[in-house]
Amino acid sequence: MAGLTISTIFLSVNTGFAEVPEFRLIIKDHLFEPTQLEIPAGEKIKLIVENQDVTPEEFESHSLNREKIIPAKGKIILFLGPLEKGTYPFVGEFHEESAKGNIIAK
Ligand SMILES: [Cu+2]
Repeated sequence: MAGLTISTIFLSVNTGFAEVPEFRLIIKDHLFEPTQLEIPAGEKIKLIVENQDVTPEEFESHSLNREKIIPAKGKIILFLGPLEKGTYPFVGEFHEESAKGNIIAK
């Protein structure tokens, strides 16, 4: 009974996620690529942040209310939005002087 319930939940979660547009940020040499990431306003999106460096990084954005560590050579998935039109700055908190960018919802 418990197994049936769990697989039903996974199924509905997968179906929902499949319709969300995906965007990707790469961290390399303590820089984000791209530094300006445009996404559609008013839509939920999936953001994959991939860290190609050999040191961990923390994706942090006060305006997006997100803070998440990305292991060295690892990646995280964040679901954002729906966002109003605007510019949402983010930084890599462990290398804040170099690792910064904006998500631009338009
Ligand atoms: Cu932090």
